[in-house]
Amino acid sequence: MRSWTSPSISPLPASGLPLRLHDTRTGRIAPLVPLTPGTARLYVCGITPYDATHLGHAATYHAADLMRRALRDSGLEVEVAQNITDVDDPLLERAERDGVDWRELAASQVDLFAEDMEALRIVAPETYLSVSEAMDQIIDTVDRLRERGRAYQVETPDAEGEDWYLDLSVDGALGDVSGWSEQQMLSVVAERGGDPDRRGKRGRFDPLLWRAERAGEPAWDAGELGRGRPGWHVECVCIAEGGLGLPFDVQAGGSDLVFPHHDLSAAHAVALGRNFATAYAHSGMVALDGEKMSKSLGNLVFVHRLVRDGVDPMAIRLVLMAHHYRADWEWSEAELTQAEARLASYRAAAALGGRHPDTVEALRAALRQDLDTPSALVALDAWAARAGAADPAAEQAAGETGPDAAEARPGDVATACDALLGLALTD
Ligand code: 5CA
Ligand code: ZN
Repeated sequence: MRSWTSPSISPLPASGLPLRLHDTRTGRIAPLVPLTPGTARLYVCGITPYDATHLGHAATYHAADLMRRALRDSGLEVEVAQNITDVDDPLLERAERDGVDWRELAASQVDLFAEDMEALRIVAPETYLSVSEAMDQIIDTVDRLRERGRAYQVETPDAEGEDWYLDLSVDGALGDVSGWSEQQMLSVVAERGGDPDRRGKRGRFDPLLWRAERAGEPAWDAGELGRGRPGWHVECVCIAEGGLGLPFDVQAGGSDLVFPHHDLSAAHAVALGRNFATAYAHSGMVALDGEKMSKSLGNLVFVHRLVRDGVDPMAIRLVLMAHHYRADWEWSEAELTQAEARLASYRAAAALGGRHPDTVEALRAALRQDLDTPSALVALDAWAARAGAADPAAEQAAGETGPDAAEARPGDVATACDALLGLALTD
């Protein structure tokens, strides 16, 4: 899939200091040491394109973007792979409800998502594939699981063929990421795409690998598997394997993906004889009116509507940054107003020259400590307040250099904001 146009990133020489990142699996913050020296590989779970980018999506992709920027500042090359879940029950149901072709619905939402990502200055992934684009590889992955004796069929009265499931009992690999009890798993699995009570399954959490063709649903020929379409988790295993290779460094997404999606993606990889991600990074849930913002509830604030109504996308970024990426929080107009005031003060400070090496170091230190953007904003607020009072000593300390070359302007705060935080303060 054509992704979107990445923003240019201001040239900021790397600090070379490692990113310390929270890993859901271990529950600890630890320095990220890539499996391949010099290159960090990150998989970001992408959208299910049936309702354009809401603030929850924006928060999650913003967090992944900060991760990329922090890894770059630690001196690493960064490779990102991201999927698009364009073949899935909720999308097909929405297309049916609205009387549109599922492909058209997906394409229109993927386009809107791209516009929103561009507006928010999120760097585009190197690999960006939808399920329908990756179908051959997905079929191959499910087939490998079948050949390895990890897949079994379940009788399917409403289809000619049978559905295929992954037998989790063979490798005993459930719960490696979440560490949850069976009770916790059971409390959410059904609302997150699972079917614990389906008759004929060997284990309640065994995930659907391949769904036999049903009347009116899209289907693909898949040899021994029969005509049908894939289950959810296998797409991310397959697109990660093709785009990054297994194992890779970090899988990222919202905390609603910890279980079952990330637990089960990892279990698929184990069933393939491979390891999956080394660490797992999860962003908190954004709420509106006391409930998680979600397409199924419909309590959404869309990025494109805010932008259409004249909100500066950089103010949206500042609202996101005001919250630590792992925290759950609630969207409010008041925070947006505060972010707009912040943006104006930062821009005014940048226009005055804005060199201040200590602030740049504070930004870096905050970012590499588990992407601590609230602390970064404290440093920027102090900088902006001082800049208003003019601080010739800081300008002096930053050294006299040529006017244009960003690299020759050590301590330039606008350059650092752009490179580290994706925050454009100057034109
Ligand atoms: N296609 C799958 C992942 S493979 C999916 O979860 N799609 S999604 O469109 O539902 O969500 C896209 C991303 O946004 C996921 O990482 C999800 O965890 C995150 N997300 C969804 N809702 C919220 C929310 N309210 N707050 C924060 N992140 C959210
Ligand atoms: Zn995923």
